Amino acid sequence: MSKGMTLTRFLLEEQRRYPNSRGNFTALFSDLAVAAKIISREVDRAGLVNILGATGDKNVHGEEVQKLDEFANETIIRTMERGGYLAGMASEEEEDIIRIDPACRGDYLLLFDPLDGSSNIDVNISVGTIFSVLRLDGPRAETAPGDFLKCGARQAAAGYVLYGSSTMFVYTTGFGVHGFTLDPGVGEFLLSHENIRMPDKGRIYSINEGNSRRWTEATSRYIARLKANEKDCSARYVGSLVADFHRNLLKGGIFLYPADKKSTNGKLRLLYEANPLAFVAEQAGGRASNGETRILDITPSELHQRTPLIIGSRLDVLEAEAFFKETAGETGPKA
Ligand code: AHM
Ligand code: MG
Repeated sequence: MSKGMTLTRFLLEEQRRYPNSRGNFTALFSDLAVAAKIISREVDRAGLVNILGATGDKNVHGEEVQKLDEFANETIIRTMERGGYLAGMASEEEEDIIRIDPACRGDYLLLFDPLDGSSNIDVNISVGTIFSVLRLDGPRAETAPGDFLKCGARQAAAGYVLYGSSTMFVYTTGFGVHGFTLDPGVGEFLLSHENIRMPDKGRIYSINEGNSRRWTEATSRYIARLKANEKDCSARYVGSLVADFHRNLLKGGIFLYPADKKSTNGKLRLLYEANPLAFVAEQAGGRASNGETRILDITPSELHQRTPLIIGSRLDVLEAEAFFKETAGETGPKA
């Protein structure tokens, strides 16, 4: 399709593939794009209005809630809850699921991390929103937390918004990955990256090296091996998953947030972070794993479940998986 086409037009063209479509999916995405624009505006002027810093509250994970986290969370809920296409929402910032007024009920479930990379908010470094869309299994009057516990392979759509030097909306519905850049002058997301393909191999690795004293033997050996490799790897770590992932999506590379001696399941959340990015990665030809299992094959047991994450270029992730499996045989614990 033609470069510069608006996201809404692109969605309407895609909708034509489904003659019986009632347009709910298109409406859901259009509203999500509106929420993204509102968050983007607030991120852009964060230093000028009283929205930097912490609220003083802790979230469900015991982490400090930033004012922008709260703003992004409320913006998404407010923009989406009355659209008529959702049966429920789950947010990384909320302990319980978000229920929908019966008068506005639809049959999709939205899961999201409203503002990922919160530690970067105050210092003007890229942050992002990550989202995942599931379809309810069948009609029901009430939505329960168990409805959200589906393996990632069953996502109907997923993507992210990157609030970087420009704001980008990147998504997949299982037919490739498409990227749209916000033109602030017209206030629209315009098609800039159609059918993104992730290079099969890259030279970049992204991991928080500050955690190295806690790494398992397998992780330490794997990173040492990358550094010793004559292909001259470069380390790049923003500390905002969306930004680190997006760079590797376009340039190739591998991102790791492994299990370590302190947190045996790593840090990142399966439903709000790993699953949506794994769906995008696979649709672009990449791969995502927890070191033992493909991320999209994990059946979640809890809404806020964490998982080790290895994601990026297909051959790099395959090589890492093989290395971790082989080393686990010698040293014990997983990635
Ligand atoms: P958040 O959802 O609370 O922002 O945490 C997730 C972020 C990711 O964006 C990033 O990859 C990771 O945490 C960075 O963690 P660390 O600072 O431990 O390296
Ligand atoms: Mg996050």
